[in-house]
Amino acid sequence: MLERALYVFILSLLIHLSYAQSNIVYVHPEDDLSEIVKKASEVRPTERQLRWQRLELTAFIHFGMNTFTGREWGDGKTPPETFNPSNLDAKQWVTTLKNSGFKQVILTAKHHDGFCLWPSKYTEYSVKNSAWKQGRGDVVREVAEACHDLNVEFGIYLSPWDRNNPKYGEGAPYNTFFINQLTELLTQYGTIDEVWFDGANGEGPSGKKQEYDFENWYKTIRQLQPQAVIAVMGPDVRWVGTETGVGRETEWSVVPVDEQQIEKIAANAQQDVNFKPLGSSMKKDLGSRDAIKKAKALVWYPAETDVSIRPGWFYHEEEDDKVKTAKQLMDIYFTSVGRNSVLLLNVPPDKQGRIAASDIKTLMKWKKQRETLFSKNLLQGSRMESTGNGTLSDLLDRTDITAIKGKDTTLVLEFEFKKEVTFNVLKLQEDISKGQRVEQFILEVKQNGGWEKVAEGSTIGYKRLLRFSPLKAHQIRLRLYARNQPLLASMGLYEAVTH
Ligand code: FUL
Repeated sequence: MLERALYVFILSLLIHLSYAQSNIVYVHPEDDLSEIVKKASEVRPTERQLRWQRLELTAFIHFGMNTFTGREWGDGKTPPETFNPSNLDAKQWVTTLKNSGFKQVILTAKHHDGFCLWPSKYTEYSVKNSAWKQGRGDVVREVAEACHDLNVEFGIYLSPWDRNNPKYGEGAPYNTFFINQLTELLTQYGTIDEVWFDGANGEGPSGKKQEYDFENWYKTIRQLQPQAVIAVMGPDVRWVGTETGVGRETEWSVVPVDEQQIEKIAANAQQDVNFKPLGSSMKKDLGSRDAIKKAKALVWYPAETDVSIRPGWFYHEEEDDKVKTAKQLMDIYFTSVGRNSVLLLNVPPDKQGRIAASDIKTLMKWKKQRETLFSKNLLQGSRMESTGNGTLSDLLDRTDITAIKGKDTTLVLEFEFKKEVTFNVLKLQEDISKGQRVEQFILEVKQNGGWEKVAEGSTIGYKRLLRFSPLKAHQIRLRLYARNQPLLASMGLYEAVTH
C-alpha cells in the first residue's frame, strides 16, 4: 500500500516537473482565466532559447552579389565573376563586432539571388565561379573560423527564395536541394548557433513559387546542430514585426501557440520590396490576458528585433553618410534589448570586403556610451527593504538568476539613499529561466512624505530599460504585480548624461 502511494507520489511529481518546466503548456477547455494565466507563468524557455536571449546583442552581415551590383534584391542573373572583394578580411568584421559588444554574427550564406558564399556542390552559382581568389575562396569558412577563434557565436542566413536555381518552384526537387545546402552548412563549418530563415517566397526563374518544406528543414537542423535556434520562420525565435529597431512596450515571450504556425508567420513575412507586414507590431500585443484567454496552448516564443545600421541591408557607397549615429543606436538599444528582445543589428561590409570606417566609428562610440551609462548603479550603498526574500547585494551582482523572490504575486522594494541621487534610467530583469511573470511595475519617489508615481510599465522579461526626465530622490519604491511569485534578477538606476 505504502509502496503504491510512494509510486503515485513520484509519478505525479515527475508529471508536475515535466509540465512545469516545459516550453509548451496546454490549456484545457475548462480552465478559467486565472488558471490560464498561472499556466502562462510556468512556460519556460528551452536551453537554446535561454542561451540566445542572454546574448542581447547579435549582428547580421549582409554581404554577397548585391554588394557589387548596388542592389538590395538580386535577380540571380548577374554573372558569378562579378563577386570580387579586393581585400576581404573576415577577422576585421568579427573583431569589430566583438569589440562593440556583439556576441554572435549571422552571415548571409545565400540571399534571394541564390549566389552562395561557400563553394556549394549543388550549384554553379557560388564563390567557386567568382573572380575572388580564383574561385578557391570560401566566405562562410572565413567568417566561421574568425568567430570560433574569437569566441563569438556563429549563425547562418540561408534564403529559401532562390531566384537562380531552376528547381525552385518544382516542389520536392527544390526542397531536397535546399536540405543538401543546409547539410553542407551544418556539417562543414563547426558549431552553428542560429539558423535564420526569412519568409520571402517570390517567383523563381521558371515563374513559379515554391512550397517550402519547413518541417524537414527543421528536422535536419535539430539533428545536425541541436543547439542552434531557428529564427524567424522557425519555432525558436519570433520576428518582432518591424525593421526599424523598435519593439513592443508590452513584450511577452509567452504567446499562444498559433503565433508559431508557419502560415501565420508567412502572412507577415516580406514578399516584395514594398511589402508591409499585416499586423502593426506596435499595436498588437501578443501575450496579455486578453491575447491568451482563448489559446489552445502557450509557448515560449521570444522576439528578435532586426534592423540595419544603414538604410539598406547591403552596403551601398552612396549611403556612407547615412550610417546611424551612436545616439540612434542607443535609442534602438532601449527599444529592442530594453523591451525584452534580442537586437540583430546589420553591419554590411563594403566592396573591399571590410566594414567601413564610418560604421566602426559609430559602433565604438555607442559602445562607450553604453559602458559609461551602466558603469554606476546608484542603488549601490542604499538601504533596501523588501516584502520578498533576497538581498540587495544579490540584486546588484546578479544579472539573470533570481535575486529577490516575492512571497505572493506581488513584490515591493524600498530604497533609501545616503544622499540624494539623480537618475533618468531604470533597468529591471526577471529570472526568465523560470518563466516570465511580471505584468506591471511602478516606480515611485518619496515626496513630502508621500509616494509619487514617476514611471511605470507592463512587462519586464529578460530585460526592461526605461528612460525618463532626470529625477531626484532620497527614497524610491518599486512595486511589481505578477502572474506568479515575481523572480527579480536585477535592478539598476542610472544617470544618462545627454550631450
Ligand atoms: C528580408 C529580406 O528580403 C531582406 O533583403 C533582408 O535580408 C532581411 C533581413 O530579410 O526578408
